[in-house]
Amino acid sequence: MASAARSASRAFLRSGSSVRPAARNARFALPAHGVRVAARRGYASESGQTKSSSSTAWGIGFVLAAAGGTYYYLNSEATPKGPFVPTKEDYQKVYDEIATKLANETDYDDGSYGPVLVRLAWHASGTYDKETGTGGSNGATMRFAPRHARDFLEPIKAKFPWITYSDLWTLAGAAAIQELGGPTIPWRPGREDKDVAACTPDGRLPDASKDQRHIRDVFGRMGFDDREMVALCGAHALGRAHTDRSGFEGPWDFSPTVFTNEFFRLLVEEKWNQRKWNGPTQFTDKTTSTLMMLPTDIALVKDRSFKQHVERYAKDSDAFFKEFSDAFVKLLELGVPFQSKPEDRFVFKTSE
Ligand code: CCH
Repeated sequence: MASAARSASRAFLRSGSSVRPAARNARFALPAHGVRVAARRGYASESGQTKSSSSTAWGIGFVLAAAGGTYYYLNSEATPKGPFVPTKEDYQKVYDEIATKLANETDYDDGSYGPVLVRLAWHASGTYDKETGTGGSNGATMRFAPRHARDFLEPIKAKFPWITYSDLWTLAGAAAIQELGGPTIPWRPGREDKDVAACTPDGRLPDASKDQRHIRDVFGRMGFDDREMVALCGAHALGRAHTDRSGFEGPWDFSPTVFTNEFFRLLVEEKWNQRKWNGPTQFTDKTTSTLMMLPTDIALVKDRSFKQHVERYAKDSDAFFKEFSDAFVKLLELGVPFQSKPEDRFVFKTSE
C-alpha cells in the first residue's frame, strides 16, 4: 500500500513537475555504508596538519585554525597565505554540489534524499533552548544525525573542507527545500563545530506520540509562536516515516519529494482514522489507506488556535511558502552567534 503512494509520487514527478527526475527503484536500495565516525564530528581529523608532500607543485592544505574552524591555505613551505574567507560564490558552489547530488542520486526512498536533509537541518537546530541559550545548530553537536543524510553529505564536506558541519547541515536543509520546489530559504554562514561536551541533553526534540501541549512546550522553548509552529510542521509534506527509525510508517501525502501545502489540505479535507496495526498509534486516510499522520500532526487540527493556521495554509499555498520560509530561516539560526547581519543572508540560485 505504501508503494502505491510511492508510485503516485513518482508519477507526480514524472508528470512535469518542476523538480527532480523520477526514482528508478525502490527505497532502501542505498548501499549499506558503515557509520562513519568522521561524519559524526570528525572535523578535528580531516584538515589540520595536512602538508603538501609535493615538491614540484604548490600544495594546498587546510589547517583548522583554532576552534573557530578558520581554514588557512598553505603553500609548499607551509607558510600561511592568510585565512580563506569563503564568499557567497563559494557557498553557492556547495549548494550546487548538493543540488547535483540530489538530482543524480534518486535511488533512495521516494526518489530523493531531500526530505532526510531537511530533517537533519531541523534536528540539528531544534534542540535550542531560549532560556539557557544552549542547543541549536551551532556546534553540529547532534549525536544521532541520521546516517543517510550524513553519508550523503560527507563527500561534499570532503570536497569543501572549509565549511563547518553545522553550516553544511543547515545549508543542505535550505538547498533541499529549494530544490524540491519549496520557497527560497535565505541562509548565512557562521556556525562553528564543537566537541561532545556541547551536546544538549536528550529529549529536546518533539515526541510524535504526544499532543498539542507538548508541541507548544517544545517549540515554545525555542521561541516560536503558534503560527510558526504550524508552518514548520508543514515540512511533513516531504518524506516519510520509517519503521526502522521512528517506528511510524508511511508518507503524509502523494508527492513526498515535492514541497507543497498538501500536508495541510489533507489534514483538513481527508478523514483520518486510527490505523489498526501492530505499531505505535498513527492515523491513516479513509480514501486510500496509504497515507499517514502522526498524533502530533492530528493535534494541529484538534487545537483551535493551531487549526486556524492549518486551514489558512490549506487554502493559501503562497502564505504557507512565505511563512514557512521565515520560520525555517529562524529555526536554522537559533543560538548562532553570527558576525553578519540578517540582511547579509545569501539567496542561493536554485538549479534549472
Ligand atoms: Fe518531522 N518527523 N516532526 N518535522 N520530519 C518525521 C519525519 C520528518 C516530528 C516527528 C517526525 C518537524 C516536526 C516534527 C521532517 C521535518 C520536520 C518522523 C519520521 C517523525 C516521527 C522519522 C522516520 O521514521 O524516518 C514531530 C513530532 C514534530 C513536531 O511536533 C519539523 C519542524 C520539520 C522541519 C521543518 C521531515 C522532512 C521528515 C521526513 C524525513 C524522511 O526521512 O523522509
